[in-house]
Amino acid sequence: MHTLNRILQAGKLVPALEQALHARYSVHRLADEPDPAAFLVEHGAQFDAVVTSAAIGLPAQHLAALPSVKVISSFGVGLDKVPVEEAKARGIAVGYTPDVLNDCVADTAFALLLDVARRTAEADRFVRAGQWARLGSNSFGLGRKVSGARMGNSFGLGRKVSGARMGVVGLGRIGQTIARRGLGFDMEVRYHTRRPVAGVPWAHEPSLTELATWCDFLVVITSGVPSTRHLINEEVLNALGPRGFLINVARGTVVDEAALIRALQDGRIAGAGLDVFESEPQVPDALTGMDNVVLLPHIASATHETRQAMGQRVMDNLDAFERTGQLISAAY
Ligand code: NAP
Ligand code: 8YV
Repeated sequence: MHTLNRILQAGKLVPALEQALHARYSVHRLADEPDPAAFLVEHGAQFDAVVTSAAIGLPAQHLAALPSVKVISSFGVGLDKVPVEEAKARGIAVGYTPDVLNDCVADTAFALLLDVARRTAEADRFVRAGQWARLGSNSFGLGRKVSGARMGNSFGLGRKVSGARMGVVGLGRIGQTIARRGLGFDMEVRYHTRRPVAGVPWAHEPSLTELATWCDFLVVITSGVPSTRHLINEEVLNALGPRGFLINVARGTVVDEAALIRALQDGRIAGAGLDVFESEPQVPDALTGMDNVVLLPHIASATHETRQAMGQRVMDNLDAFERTGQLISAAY
């Protein structure tokens, strides 16, 4: 038995999880403290567990001020803000919530892909602005279009998704779920990872640049670790080319955002669908001003069902740790 007497809640959590946590444990919200670092210096020793999220994480210096912590339970699969190595060195268990969000993140990748290719958000803005009505009855909304550019008030054409080529960068739990979605759209799918994945039906492409050259849609879903920083750089974007679209549901750090903006401005790629950004929640004005870009506020896992399942896994990880000393989903 590893009884958890006092839990530190690192920041704001989804209400259902916060309720369940407070109903079951004695919890202190660090975010209520005017000076969290000073609070931890004085009171850090009383906590034996931390609950956080992929978005909030836990600064390594906060963990250093928590000498009695035995377990960290994080809401989310990304561990880029959680000090896993420091925890490991101290024998602290780290729980997270993989798998339960695969479907929703993959669905969001496809929502972005379909939206940027078929221009649905852009078309919605067109209708709301009254531009369709102003076209008159003779136009039937058909575009006087040249390669995607809007002419006059007509809306124009998008790009066909079914049967297109999709390159998936990162073929882990979510990447494989995205690749399977491609089958439903009769897409040809290839992927890039550092090591080929055994037992999957998709071709491994050892060169990311080659994959970008080959595909119509490059979907990024690697982890946001230091080795993936700016993996999608100028060279990869140039390889993707003026008919290629970039989709990023991984982390903002994986894409060189300045290079992406330049490529979009120069028409060196066709468009982008982005759920994550380098300095989120700040999104560069250069992106918000572009019609061939779809922007989401990091909502890939944000459905009632998935957030409920993620919250449940946070609780189940704590429960399993108390009963057995093991986690259901351990980060190392
Ligand atoms: P996972 O199962 O650990 O898969 C990670 C994949 O990334 C693996 O295939 C890995 O393959 C690949 N990878 C790592 N470093 C690479 C590199 N340098 N070059 C190429 N590929 C590399 O993780 P997951 O559960 O699928 O989640 C992936 C990430 O998605 C999370 O870490 C998180 O950051 C992000 N995510 C975002 C949202 C959102 O709301 N937008 C939601 C959930 C997750 P190799 O190691 O063989 O290279
Ligand atoms: C999180 C995510 O839900 O799991 C991840 O890595 O990015 C999202 O699913 C979000 O960051 C809230 O913590």
